[in-house]
Amino acid sequence: MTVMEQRGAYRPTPPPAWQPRTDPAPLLPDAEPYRVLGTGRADAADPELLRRLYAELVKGRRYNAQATALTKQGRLAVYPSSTGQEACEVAAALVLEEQDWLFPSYRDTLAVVARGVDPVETLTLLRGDWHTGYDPYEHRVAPLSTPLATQLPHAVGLAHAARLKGDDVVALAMVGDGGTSEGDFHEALNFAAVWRAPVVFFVQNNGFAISVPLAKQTAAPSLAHKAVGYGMPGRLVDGNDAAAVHEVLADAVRHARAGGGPTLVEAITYRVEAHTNADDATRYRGDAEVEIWKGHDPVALLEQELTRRGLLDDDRIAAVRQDAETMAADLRARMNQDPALDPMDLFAHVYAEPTSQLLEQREQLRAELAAEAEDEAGAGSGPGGTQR
Ligand SMILES: Cc1ncc(C[n+]2csc(CCOP(=O)(O)OP(=O)(O)O)c2C)c(N)n1
Repeated sequence: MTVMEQRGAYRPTPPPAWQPRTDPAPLLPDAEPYRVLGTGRADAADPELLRRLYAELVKGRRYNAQATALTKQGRLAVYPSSTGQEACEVAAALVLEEQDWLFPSYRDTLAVVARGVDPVETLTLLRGDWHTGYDPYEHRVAPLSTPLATQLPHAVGLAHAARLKGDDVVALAMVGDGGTSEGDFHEALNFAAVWRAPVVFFVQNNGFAISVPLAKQTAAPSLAHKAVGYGMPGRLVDGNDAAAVHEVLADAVRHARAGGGPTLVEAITYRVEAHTNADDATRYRGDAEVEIWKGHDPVALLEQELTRRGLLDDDRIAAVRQDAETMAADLRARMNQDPALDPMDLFAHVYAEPTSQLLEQREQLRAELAAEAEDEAGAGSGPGGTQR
């Protein structure tokens, strides 16, 4: 039989009608970001929660201003401000239970502080001092992650392990719009969905990855749509509406805790300041755009709502602002003290068992420090001492 004859004889059985494994429709984000403030939903929002959110937003904004000032005074090496994004920061911290874990990026200092970490310890890394500066286990807050998206697989691993052990733990992992282009983002979401890990992926889409606008970052309809490809729900929320962000994240946390698996939440927000104090944002965006976003300010939006409902008056606003000033004064005073640092600490806690390279480098530094100390002792012993 020739090849052609063989082919002619081949009669494949028709495949069964194809069915998607998961119905994609319920996973799709809404067309519009979810909003509460300024809509009919606002009346149903819990007054105590709104007041708490407001106090934290005001404190957060003051913290950003103070930390930025500290960079100008040489007390802080770098500060990525989250001014304009305070609603996302604060809501992310407030939706978690004590036993849950927060996995922040470098921009998420406000979330870390709102979770209860000491404001000065939160800045240790950005000051260029010790490793993380706080004990991650004390408040269940992972280190502020500078390598983009690496915190996401960590969050999935922790959440999955907790579930295997039967612990009631949800991990909330924060990432920027730029971070969603990283391989770690893909790997984390894929594993989380396959394992139904109790994780909430929280993307703050603040418009830019340093100078790269979202349009050059992705061609997806929205970042929330990416969820569908992994088989998890995607939610879109107005990131400057603290009540809406809190509600959407709280839903996602509840869903994860109940065994429903991960959710991807995209908050539409805006980075009002430059990427960090080392960046000049005027090189890639215009003032007009910034002004439009300042008109949709998270603090003002919540203040308007609280005032409308009679939940806020001038005395209360003054008290909240005074608390924020007290926090800033304490931060200033403590950041102006020179910490006593031991350079040898650089090598501590890198690995449980230090590698041979690390041991070698440690000895090299020890020898350099000893030589320097000897030099200084010599210089201080009057004429004949080493001149430095
Ligand atoms: C793996 C990795 N690649 C590159 C960088 C350099 N980098 C630091 S911040 C940044 C932009 C991140 O933008 P986005 O994820 O949108 O977060 P945002 O800074 O806006 O909060 C880049 C590329 C990095 N830190 N880590």
